Amino acid sequence: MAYKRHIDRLPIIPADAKVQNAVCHYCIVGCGYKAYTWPINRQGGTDPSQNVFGVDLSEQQPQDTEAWYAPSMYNIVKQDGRDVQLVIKPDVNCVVNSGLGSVRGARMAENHPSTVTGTQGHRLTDPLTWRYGSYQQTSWEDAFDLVARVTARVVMDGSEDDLIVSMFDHGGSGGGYENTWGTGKLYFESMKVKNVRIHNRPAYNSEVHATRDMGVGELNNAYEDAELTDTLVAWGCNPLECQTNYFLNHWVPNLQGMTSDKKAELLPDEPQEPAKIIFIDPRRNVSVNAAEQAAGPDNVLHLPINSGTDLALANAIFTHIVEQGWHDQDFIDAHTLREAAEHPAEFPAKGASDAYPGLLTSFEDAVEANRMSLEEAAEICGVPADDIRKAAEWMAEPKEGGARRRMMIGYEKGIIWGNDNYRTNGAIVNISLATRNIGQLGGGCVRMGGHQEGYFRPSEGHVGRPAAYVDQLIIDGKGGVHHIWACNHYRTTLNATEFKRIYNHRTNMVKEAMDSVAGQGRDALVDAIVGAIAEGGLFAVNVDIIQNEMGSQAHVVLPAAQQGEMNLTSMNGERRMRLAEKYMDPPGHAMPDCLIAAGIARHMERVLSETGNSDYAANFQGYDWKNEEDAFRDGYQSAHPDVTYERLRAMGTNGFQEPPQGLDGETIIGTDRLYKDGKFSTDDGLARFMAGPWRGLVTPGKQEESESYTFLINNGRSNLNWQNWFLDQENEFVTDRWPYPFIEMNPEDMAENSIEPGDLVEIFNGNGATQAIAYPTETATRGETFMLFGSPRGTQGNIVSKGVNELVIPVYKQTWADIRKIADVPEAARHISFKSKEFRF
Ligand SMILES: Nc1nc2c(c(=O)[nH]1)N[C@H]1C(S)=C(S)[C@@H](COP(=O)(O)OP(=O)(O)OC[C@H]3O[C@@H](n4cnc5c(=O)[nH]c(N)nc54)[C@H](O)[C@@H]3O)O[C@H]1N2
Ligand SMILES: Nc1nc2c(c(=O)[nH]1)N[C@H]1C(S)=C(S)[C@@H](COP(=O)(O)OP(=O)(O)OC[C@H]3O[C@@H](n4cnc5c(=O)[nH]c(N)nc54)[C@H](O)[C@@H]3O)O[C@H]1N2
Ligand code: SF4
Ligand SMILES: [Mo]
Repeated sequence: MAYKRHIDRLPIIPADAKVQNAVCHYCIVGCGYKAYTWPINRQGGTDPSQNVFGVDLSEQQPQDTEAWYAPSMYNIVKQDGRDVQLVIKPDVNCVVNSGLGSVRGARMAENHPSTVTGTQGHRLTDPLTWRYGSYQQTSWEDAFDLVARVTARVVMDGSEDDLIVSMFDHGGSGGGYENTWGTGKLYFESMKVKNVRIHNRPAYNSEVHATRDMGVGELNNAYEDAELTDTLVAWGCNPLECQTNYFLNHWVPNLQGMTSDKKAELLPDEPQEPAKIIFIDPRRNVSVNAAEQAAGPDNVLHLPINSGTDLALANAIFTHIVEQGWHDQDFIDAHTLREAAEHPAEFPAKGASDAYPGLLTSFEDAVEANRMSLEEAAEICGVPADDIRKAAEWMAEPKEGGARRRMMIGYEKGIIWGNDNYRTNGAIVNISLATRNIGQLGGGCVRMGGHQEGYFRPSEGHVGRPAAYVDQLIIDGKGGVHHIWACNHYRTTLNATEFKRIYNHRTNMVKEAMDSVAGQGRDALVDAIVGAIAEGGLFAVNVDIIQNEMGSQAHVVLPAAQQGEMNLTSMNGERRMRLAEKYMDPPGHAMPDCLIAAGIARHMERVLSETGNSDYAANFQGYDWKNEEDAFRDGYQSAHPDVTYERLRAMGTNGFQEPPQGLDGETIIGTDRLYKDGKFSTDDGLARFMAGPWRGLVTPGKQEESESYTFLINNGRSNLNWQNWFLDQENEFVTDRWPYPFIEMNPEDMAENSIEPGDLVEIFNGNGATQAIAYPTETATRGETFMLFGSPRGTQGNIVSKGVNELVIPVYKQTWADIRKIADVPEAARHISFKSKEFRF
């Protein structure tokens, strides 16, 4: 099926189209786009005066012309209640993407709801409540009233610990400074909710405690550093598919030698060559292939390590670098802690404590504790010692003439959701710190990132460290009310089989109680709900843009607006903050999340006052926001008064890099890189090294699991799919390519199990079962597979064990299971190509 083959022509954007700033809602990269809207009954013409590009469109345009757009970038949407034509196309003047789109971002327009073109018809338009045994539309007032009455009752009868919250903490799709403030103010200021989790992990914690504890914030460089560096390191990440335009617009040009002018200008005294690149990933992901194409295979080193052995590898590289004397002693002396930390008796076997599973200490201490030879690491990691040595050389061996090698490490979910997160993260930062690669041009030791960021909330200090393991609380029958914001644990949490089983049971108890008092009025309804909660039931409120599986178990469903349907600020992976403007109406009665939070707060105040709890009711004041800008002023802007919507709007898709440093006229001055002055984010400004030796697979149960099952079920993302497919599932382009999640398997493993390409297989272990279609992959290591996570038709999380590390970080990537064929290629997958995903050159 060819995508949109019915589209023959699209309207020309007229010269007077309204132009607004847009930022891609999807990944961390935050590519700049422009949104063009104009009335439904008009279009531009070919004459330069008639189109927004100002060019003669009757002539053939050059190959790299900007004067075009793809069908996926077009839609007909509502703006101020009227139908308008909408084009969202990449902005050539945005320094992030320089006009590049991606197979995700370039679908933003068609991924908005349209009653004219029929796209995204599943978007929620009205609040829903469980009524007459099914979901029925209701008013905001009615929905808020029920939420507030039940929540207030449960919290007053028990405590705030009986309210469990799952909420986004990011920017872009779900989140943003406005919305994290709205929800943060509600749960962390008006209340002190501590049984709270984030959308992607079962606790309210950091993904990267270690680097922060060491004084090195995880987004510390600028995208430009990837253009200036000598060596790029992709550690547990797949940048072509997951941080696409960061890779294509900033890494690839350096690999191709196309940034030599910039290097010569900014680093004139150093010999320059095109960058080399190292990938550390158990599988050969397609980024390796893309890098080989750009840099030539000799300049690409892939270390296909055993799953979960990154700590051994990092410690061996660190040891080798120090043994060779390639570290920077002057920098270490001046900018890092010089006295060894006090050693707890049990160190190094344990850490300082569960909250600090590695020791924050001096360079010498770390060298001593982490010492690991290349040969030992080779044995543990399953890669040749010579390749580890080569990696260390590429990372730190001085260049000709003795110039320091500039090296940038980008890491992401391969280590974050991997074995021994804390120590591994610390061990990687050790390498960058020792070689003075933080705060320097061409340096950085950074998260590649997931979503954009947009975190501005009151202190979460009351949550504690380690934070509560919220999924386990729910499974254990704790909590009475669950508020959910932009999450779908049914598709993306760990131990999902068990979680869903218990969640269905507990929420069904409340549904049955509600059904039993139909027609008896609000008081009877609230009493019935509270009665069911007392018996172990759970009352759920789901705030989302669609009716997802969590919503299908909830009792109240509240429709949110997404980016583009509201004004929203967030920052990208180099801390670049922009205002993505509202260019269309949200569907129906949907509202921005921050205003939904405000509505809940206002009704909490009313209900609490009515029930004689005026002291507590007073906590819920200060939510009289009329729009999202009011929430922004109340939150982010109160701390950074220079940062206003007006200034951000004027600064377009380039915005500024956080933190703001003041104003130059109306321009906000930003910060290109952190730690340029060598002052780190610790009380004394000195960075810490991490002493944390290798200690095997530490997550409870994982070692046994690896010994009990045949296949590693490595898992993660594909270029095409965004997250849990919440929009993709209604997008023909995506469902056509991936009607089911794929599982990449070695062809010999497939043959041994009588599995043909495209066959539906079941993947099962003691935690549960899931399914996928088999995708033969020559480069897959025998016994190792890679499954697309988060699909509606096969949740990888079903087979992930409940084991977490000391800081309650899930270990999705380390899963072992058996595989059996269920059925021949399903009809929906019959047309799929199973060619290699690699580009052959
Ligand atoms: N196309 C697309 N892009 C996205 C997203 C998306 O859904 N789709 N989601 C965004 C989000 S929220 C996130 S968090 C990021 C994630 O971005 P990434 O972390 O880059 O993506 P993943 O596919 O989750 O995992 C990356 C790699 O980790 C490897 N890996 C698995 N186990 C190990 C291990 O033990 N050690 C090492 N070194 N590597 C291992 C996997 O083989 C995989 O290639 O992507 C963001 N960008
Ligand atoms: N097995 C396995 N599991 C994983 C991972 C993995 O690598 N492997 N990765 C983890 C990671 S890093 C992530 S980020 C998660 C991703 O998975 P999820 O946490 O499930 O996140 P999303 O897919 O981003 O979307 C969650 C919900 O937000 C809704 N939504 C979108 N925009 C808005 C909005 O503006 N407002 C509101 N209220 N709702 C909105 C969507 O409809 C969707 O239902 O999965 C995690 N789970
Ligand atoms: S790379 Fe990320 S931010 Fe850029 S267009 Fe693609 S999904 Fe959007
Ligand atoms: Mo993520």
